[in-house]
Amino acid sequence: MASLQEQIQQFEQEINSFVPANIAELEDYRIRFLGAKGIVKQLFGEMKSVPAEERKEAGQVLNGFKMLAESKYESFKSLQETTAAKGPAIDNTLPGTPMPIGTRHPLRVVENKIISIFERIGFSVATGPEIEDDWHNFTSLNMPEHHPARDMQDTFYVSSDPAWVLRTHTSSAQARILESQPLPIRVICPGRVYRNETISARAHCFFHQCEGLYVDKNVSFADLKQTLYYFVTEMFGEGTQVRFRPSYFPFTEPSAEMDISCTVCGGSGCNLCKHTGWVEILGCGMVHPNMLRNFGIDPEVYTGFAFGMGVERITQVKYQVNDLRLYSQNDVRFLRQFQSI
Ligand code: 2NM
Repeated sequence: MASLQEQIQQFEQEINSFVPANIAELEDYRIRFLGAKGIVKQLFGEMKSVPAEERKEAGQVLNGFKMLAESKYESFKSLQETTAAKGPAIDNTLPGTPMPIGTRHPLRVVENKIISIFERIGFSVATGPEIEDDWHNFTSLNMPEHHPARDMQDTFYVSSDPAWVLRTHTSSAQARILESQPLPIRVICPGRVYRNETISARAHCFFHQCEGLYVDKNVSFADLKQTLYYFVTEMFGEGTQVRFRPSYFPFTEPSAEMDISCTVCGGSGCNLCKHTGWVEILGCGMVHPNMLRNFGIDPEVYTGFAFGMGVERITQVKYQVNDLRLYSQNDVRFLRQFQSI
């Protein structure tokens, strides 16, 4: 029979390489080594036959063996307990839960398109504050106090002091460009504007504009027409027709409104064009000499054109959105119909 030492050595090897595949194997291990009739007990029983002079050393070796057998068991037992507390193991091969991807807001899709079209022909993009002072929103734009044009827009005042308003158009941002940038200036200003209107399918108390401004020597009405014609072709497609009708805006003279041939019926008559074959999409004109003078620009030397369009209007014409309220209700059934990121 193998000596106590030899037996211990063999069992130590077995314990060192032991890795249970499951709880049952760990329990088998416990019974085999640490049970009431297990190996540890059995070896302690064999101590009787060890010669008295070797017994002390053999006892120390045997105690070491017992600790090894126990610590192996404890470490796997606690591993099993923490794993059980965490719940079932994660199966990394299962497909993940799909995350719905958002869509761009239609107004942003159209605003981005407007910007990229004008950037291609040398316009830069600028923004300004939504809370404005009277000078930038009205007076500098050839709308002095008591000017009737101020009544055209129902202005929101931010306090009892009428000097501060929510901007009624993004021209206020262009006023800031005119007072801070050297000529020539060629800029578009997209952004949100506010007017005190009762909310309906056709009106809202806030909406979005993109206004353009070009001031240089020798800028003509022909330049204005060709620029806007280019815009229409890029936005609504080759073959879209344009026409200009005389109009009035305080900051331009002469002023015009531009119509395009109906994108829905092509001219034969439908709801969008109210059976006229034409839809109005923007206002424009040559910058008023008074306005240039307000910014220290000599109208005998410099001329300019300007235009302003409603982003909601362009979106309505392009995508047949028939109710302005849809843009701010955030109904995903509406929003999902537009371009994803
Ligand atoms: C419009 C119509 C006509 C306009 C004027 C200016 C500027 F820069 F001169 F102040 N910006 N936009 C303008 C001109 C806007 O919107 C219907």
